Amino acid sequence: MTFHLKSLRVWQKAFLRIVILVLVFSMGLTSIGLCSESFEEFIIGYSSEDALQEFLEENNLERAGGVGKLGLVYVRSESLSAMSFLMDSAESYQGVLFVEPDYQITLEPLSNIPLKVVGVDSVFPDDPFWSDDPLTGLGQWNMRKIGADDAWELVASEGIVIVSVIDTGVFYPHRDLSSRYMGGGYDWVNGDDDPIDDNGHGSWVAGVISAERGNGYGVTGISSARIIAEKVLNQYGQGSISDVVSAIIHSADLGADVLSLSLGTYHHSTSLELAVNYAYDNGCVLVASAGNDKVTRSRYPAAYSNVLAVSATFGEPERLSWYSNYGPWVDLCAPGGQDYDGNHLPDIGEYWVLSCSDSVDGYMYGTGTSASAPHVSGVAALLKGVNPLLTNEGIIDILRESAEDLGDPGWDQYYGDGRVDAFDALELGMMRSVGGDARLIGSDLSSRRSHSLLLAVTLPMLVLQIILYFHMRNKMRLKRT
Ligand SMILES: [Ca+2]
Ligand SMILES: [Ca+2]
Ligand SMILES: [Ca+2]
Ligand SMILES: [Ca+2]
Repeated sequence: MTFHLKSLRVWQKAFLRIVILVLVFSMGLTSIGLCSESFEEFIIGYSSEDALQEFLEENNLERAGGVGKLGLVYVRSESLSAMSFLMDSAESYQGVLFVEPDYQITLEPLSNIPLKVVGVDSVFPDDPFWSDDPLTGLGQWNMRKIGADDAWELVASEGIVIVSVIDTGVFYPHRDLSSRYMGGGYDWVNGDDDPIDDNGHGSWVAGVISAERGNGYGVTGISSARIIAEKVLNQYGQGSISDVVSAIIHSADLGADVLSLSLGTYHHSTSLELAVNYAYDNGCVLVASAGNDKVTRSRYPAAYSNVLAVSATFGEPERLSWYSNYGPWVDLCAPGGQDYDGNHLPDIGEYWVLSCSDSVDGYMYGTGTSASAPHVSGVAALLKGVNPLLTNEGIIDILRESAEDLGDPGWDQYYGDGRVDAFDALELGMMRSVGGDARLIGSDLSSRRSHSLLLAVTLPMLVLQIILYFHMRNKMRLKRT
């Protein structure tokens, strides 16, 4: 609280100087009647190069890229082509499997407010915005909510984990991101190898996952993961399915452990699903936002079975954010925040997510499922860092099992299996790292530390399990006194 009072005057002065941008990306739900619509860009799935070539020539389609190993080619039509005509035409070619429009894909919009760092404090974890911030006073409530600080106490060291942020790029000179960033990503929008962020959204997502912790500056992210940036959305937050497909394949081939996608479309795309399945089969954990339109309609890639779909929560008691999509396809939820009075400005007591933006010392408040997805990505990265032997399947199991159940008991369409919980996930991940299994039983839901552990273990591992168990209990007891 002292930080808040101290910094308020500085902030007020700064406030006058800072231009406040309220970027509300309006995102209409476009109608789908695809067979009657005309497009210029398509994705074609094929099994025979000869048949494909013949089909392209017959229909005056020009190659504009593709992913050979998935049998996908991106094409442009010289004029608007009717979808129904091309689909009918494809049926007469045996080696042409499908034709689909290269739909637009967009980021999940967020209302955002830029903020410059206004002071340095030195409380754990030594990032000034951890406990407080000039506008809402809540600091990084989202990190505290998922038990990130408790989780870090369990982590002696993290192995190298790579998270691919598939978004508007990452502003890698940022003071809280530069030490986390690694090259290798690509700018699919401009066709070069410099995926720097010119929107802010991707940097904000990256900050939630792994902004530098304990550097006495700005915010902290959940993990220490290395970030690669795949820029698929332009400065307005728009991109195409084909670029997202390319980015997913590229990330998987680079060996990324986690792919974080705060973007989506309501159009199903066979190509996008093929790409997602390829990455999953190559060991990636894929996480995507559920979308911000308060609808139950499936949003992709979140709704594909190999992608974790994440809805958004806020507040005390914790509940679904008003904008969050939900439905039978939701897997987990995580903090996304809420603008109580709907004025698109962070006010005292409102739950906004503060993270990095696209200048060296810039920060940004936002709310949306764009925030909730990277919370899950960050915890997945933390798990992988602590136990590098975990498979993507193992990580997903742990995230689901350790999630804090909200709403109706068990899985429900608003919260999925529950809100991701960094501490419980890590505890479970460490148990599994010594070869056993553990079930968490909430004996008193109001206190996360009152979990009792029921160990189901093989006999030779029992001693190790017990040592680890008491070690953790003692750590927690010390912390609470
Ligand atoms: Ca920091
Ligand atoms: Ca899914
Ligand atoms: Ca407000
Ligand atoms: Ca529930």
